[in-house]
Amino acid sequence: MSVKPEQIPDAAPTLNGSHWGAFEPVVVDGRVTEARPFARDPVPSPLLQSIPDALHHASRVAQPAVRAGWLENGPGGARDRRGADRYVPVSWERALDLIADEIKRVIRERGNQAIYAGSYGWGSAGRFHHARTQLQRFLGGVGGFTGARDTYSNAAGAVLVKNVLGSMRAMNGPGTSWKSIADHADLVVMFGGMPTRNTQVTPGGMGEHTTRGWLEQVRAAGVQFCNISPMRDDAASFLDAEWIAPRPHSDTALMLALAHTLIVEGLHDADFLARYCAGFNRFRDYLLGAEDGVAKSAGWAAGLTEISADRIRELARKMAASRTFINVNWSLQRGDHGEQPIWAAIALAAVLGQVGLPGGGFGFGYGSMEGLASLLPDMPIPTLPLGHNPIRSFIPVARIADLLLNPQQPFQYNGQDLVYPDIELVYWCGGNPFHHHQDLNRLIRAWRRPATIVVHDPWWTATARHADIVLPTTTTLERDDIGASARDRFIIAMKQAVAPVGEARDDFAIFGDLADRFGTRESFAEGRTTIQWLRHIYEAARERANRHVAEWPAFDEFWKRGYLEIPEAPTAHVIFEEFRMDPDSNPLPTPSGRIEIFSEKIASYNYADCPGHPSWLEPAEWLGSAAAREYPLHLLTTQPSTRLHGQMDMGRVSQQSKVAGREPIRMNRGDAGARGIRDGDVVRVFNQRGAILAGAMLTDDIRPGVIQISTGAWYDPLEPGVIGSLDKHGNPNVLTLDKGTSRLAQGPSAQTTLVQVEKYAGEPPPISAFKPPLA
Ligand SMILES: Nc1nc2c(c(=O)[nH]1)N[C@H]1C(S)=C(S)[C@@H](COP(=O)(O)OP(=O)(O)OC[C@H]3O[C@@H](n4cnc5c(=O)[nH]c(N)nc54)[C@H](O)[C@@H]3O)O[C@H]1N2
Ligand SMILES: Nc1nc2c(c(=O)[nH]1)N[C@H]1C(S)=C(S)[C@@H](COP(=O)(O)OP(=O)(O)OC[C@H]3O[C@@H](n4cnc5c(=O)[nH]c(N)nc54)[C@H](O)[C@@H]3O)O[C@H]1N2
Ligand SMILES: [Mo]
Repeated sequence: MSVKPEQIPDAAPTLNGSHWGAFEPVVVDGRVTEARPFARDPVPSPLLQSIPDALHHASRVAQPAVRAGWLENGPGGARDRRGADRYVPVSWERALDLIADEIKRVIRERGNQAIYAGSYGWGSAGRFHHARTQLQRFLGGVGGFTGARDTYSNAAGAVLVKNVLGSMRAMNGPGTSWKSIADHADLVVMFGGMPTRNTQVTPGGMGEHTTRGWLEQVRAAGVQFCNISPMRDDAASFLDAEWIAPRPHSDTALMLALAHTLIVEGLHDADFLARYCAGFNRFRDYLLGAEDGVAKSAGWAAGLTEISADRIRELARKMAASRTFINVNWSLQRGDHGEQPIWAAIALAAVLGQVGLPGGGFGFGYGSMEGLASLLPDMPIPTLPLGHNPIRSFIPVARIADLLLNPQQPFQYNGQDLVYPDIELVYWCGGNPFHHHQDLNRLIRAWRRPATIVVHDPWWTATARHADIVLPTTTTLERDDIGASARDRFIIAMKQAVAPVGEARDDFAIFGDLADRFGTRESFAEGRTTIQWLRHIYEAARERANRHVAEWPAFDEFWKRGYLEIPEAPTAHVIFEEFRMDPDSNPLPTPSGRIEIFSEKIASYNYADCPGHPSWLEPAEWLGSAAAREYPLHLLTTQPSTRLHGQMDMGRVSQQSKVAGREPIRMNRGDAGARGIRDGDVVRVFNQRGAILAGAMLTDDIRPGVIQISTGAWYDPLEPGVIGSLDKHGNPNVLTLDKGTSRLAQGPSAQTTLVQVEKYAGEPPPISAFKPPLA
């Protein structure tokens, strides 16, 4: 199957790319009928099967459309009908005139900071048509916009590690290589498991899936795995992992107790802690109870985690006796006080003293995404420059509803005291907040505030259906691009396969025509066409690469060959290796130059919700809280194996997975039995924030008291536009908590959600999420 680079035939396959892998589109009569996996991908994603379904689906936006209430009344018109209104198709000229006039009005009357264009979202693979970058280049050129910082993926962890390790690298990779773990580790302890479903994707466009192969190699090398997760199947069965299933959100308590055990049993590495870490003594005092009178012992944690004290002590001893690698998946930090499990894991690894040794120490997100620990060559990738935004105001990305609901109100973020600006216009391009944001009923309320909401999307997503002006954009199959990711060693020539669907246009073309209406086309497009831009960004990367890599052909040759493969890095990487070898010459970029187990800087912010060292802070909702009496099940909203977020929910892989037409929800057999729920039943899942329908799937692989639903079923309210309406389809963000993780990172707290479940009594209403809302 695999072809060596020098054997690439002249008639190279025409490729395209996605966040879940490169592929060869099969085109019949102008339609893509199949997406064949790239021949070099050892483990192609089944998600490719959904591409043709999505591309030609009836839910594509056929032409520009304006919400009737806005069109009739102008900006702000009938805003509470967002989500319920009908849409009027208009010409491109008309739509662009309306948008340009409205942007000009907002800038004139309210200033550029009244435009929110943080526009979070994954868009599509391909580095030139990166939707958000196109939007921000355009708006930067007309005076700027209020932007967003960090991600929904790992905001809490990234801000924390930037403070205590000095860079975001440990969170975003590359981390210690799988190869180093295979060759040197005895034990991998996985908080949140290592679900291979999530390693189907990485952003930008990838050539090969390596994680499964690496896991097989690590296991074949005799390494043992311990899966600490509410779900047994977060570890692939071939890992033969030990399963420890604590209550969700109790991991910090477990980590603290592991560290406590190591210290009281004298198994800690005092030399490492003294030489490489700052503030261990403060942390030790806290663990031993000198700070608050509570020792963070195994017995203490047993009550919080529901894991026996003996089992916790046993694990601590095993970790100390082994070369141990600790991985924490990003999911653990998408919860209230999500900074803590990350910081506690760093502290635990420091107590073990194996940081910077081959196969030891810690890593984050190895089971969250592809490519965090493969043998990545040090290579630049082509990217579109973002341009300059003259406006300084921003929000931590997950504070979007707070922003719209609380104009002029103060908030804190990472030591800064800031104020939410007053937003008049929201512009979204390449993301889906009605997929990704928490507490959708609150979002609907917030979404009624701005005068105008503009959305570009290829499909009638829930966000498009809550916008005032909707512009249809092309997908990767309808344009040329370059696929590349910092977590992959292939660069893909993504070639247009079919004509644009309906009247769809590229975001680049749309913003170019908008820029004409501001006289800024020159600064926006810099005089280049699409293919000239592809050449430009490729050659810029090649120039940077040629300093180390000889393999890069010139653009024309690359485009003809169809892809570029850079060889794997020759040696395994060990994060913090140089620091360990010589901490004085290679200090960490932290205030102390050391790993900050206590951070003077964070302590100086005086945030009760993020003190100066890793701490057990009770989450707003969890199985140990009083709220669990009314809502006794902890809802985990995991990433979908059947799609990417909300993308391709209409495709066959997702559709075939539905239960009674709804998103499947997995629950423990005992919990189901107690409620008279059987496999395949439609259930109503609810809490104080809302209610959804879902299809029950019973299992023994999930801990009692926990239920799991994937994100990404398209929001489908029974009564569109009505706050609190039942969602017929199973979008779990109707139920999730919208709260910052802490004042430090203000990350999303999606996993902090308790619910109750009951069998749905009525006749389940039909799904209407995929039907365009046209007049
Ligand atoms: N409850 C809960 N919620 C979560 C999470 C969770 O764990 N639990 N996870 C969070 C995480 S980690 C993330 S990253 C977010 C993901 O949230 P998003 O990234 O917002 O989700 P997507 O569905 O990928 O949205 C991308 C949108 O871009 C559109 N698009 C694709 N190509 C183009 C293009 O070329 N141009 C334009 N204009 N649009 C395009 C797609 O059709 C799609 O609607 O969700 C978050 N939400
Ligand atoms: N197929 C597919 N893959 C994806 C995505 C997708 O949409 N589809 N999205 C991608 C994106 S944007 C991101 S950011 C990553 C996210 O990657 P993650 O954040 O790691 O993914 P999740 O699926 O939310 O969670 C992984 C596992 O953590 C466990 N878990 C949850 N809460 C807790 C807890 O409190 N304690 C413990 N011990 N375990 C817990 C759950 O059992 C869950 O299966 O996934 C990426 N991968
Ligand atoms: Mo993410």
